[in-house]
Amino acid sequence: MKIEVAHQVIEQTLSRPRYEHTIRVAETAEQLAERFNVSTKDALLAGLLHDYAKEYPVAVLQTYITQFNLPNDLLEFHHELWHAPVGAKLLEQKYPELDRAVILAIKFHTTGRANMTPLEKILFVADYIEPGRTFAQVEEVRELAIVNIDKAVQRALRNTLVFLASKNVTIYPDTLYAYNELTNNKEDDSIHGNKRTSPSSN
Ligand code: DGI
Ligand code: FE
Ligand code: FE
Repeated sequence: MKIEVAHQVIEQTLSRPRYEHTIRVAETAEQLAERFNVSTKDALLAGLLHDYAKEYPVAVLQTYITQFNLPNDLLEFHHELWHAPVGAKLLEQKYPELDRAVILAIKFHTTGRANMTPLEKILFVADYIEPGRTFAQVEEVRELAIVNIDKAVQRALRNTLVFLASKNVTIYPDTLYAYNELTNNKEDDSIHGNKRTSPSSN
């Protein structure tokens, strides 16, 4: 798909504020793609199209999850998660010429997953750090994204997990798997240290 076509698709599908968010995500994803040697065209397409189904009514998204045979457990988690896999499936059907890599980046842009591809990581981080995001924790992720995309993904995931837990809401397993994979604390004794003094290990 040509960039201009993707542009038209979202201009006709999304509200003005959501359209403007996707433009900012596309531009951020393009910069990250240049930095980390990923196709800038794929990054632009993924950025433009990632929130394609964001404004669908919850009931419609729910119907699509069942109809497309998407994982049923999605329905047990927050409906904010649904627009990503549903959008990916709708785009795949409507525009078969879209690269699989772009579809997968869109599919996992909200939850993340273990073993994310470089394009998936770029879209995940771009959505988190686009210039319109102003919450306090975004700056540290922007700084990490200058040098290390894995560390940027890990910090964004960590922030999201802490945020969700603070609201006492459930966390989708793929988000936990992504966090665990990118969090290397096997060498870190700081949280395991007291095991040595526990009675059971004596
Ligand atoms: O679509 P956007 O608003 O641009 O960004 P997004 O697709 O990342 O938004 C999804 C929201 O869903 C995000 O602010 C946090 C919320 N959420 C609810 N449950 C989960 C979750 N996010 C993750 N990663 N994992 C969850 O289990
Ligand atoms: Fe989204
Ligand atoms: Fe988004």
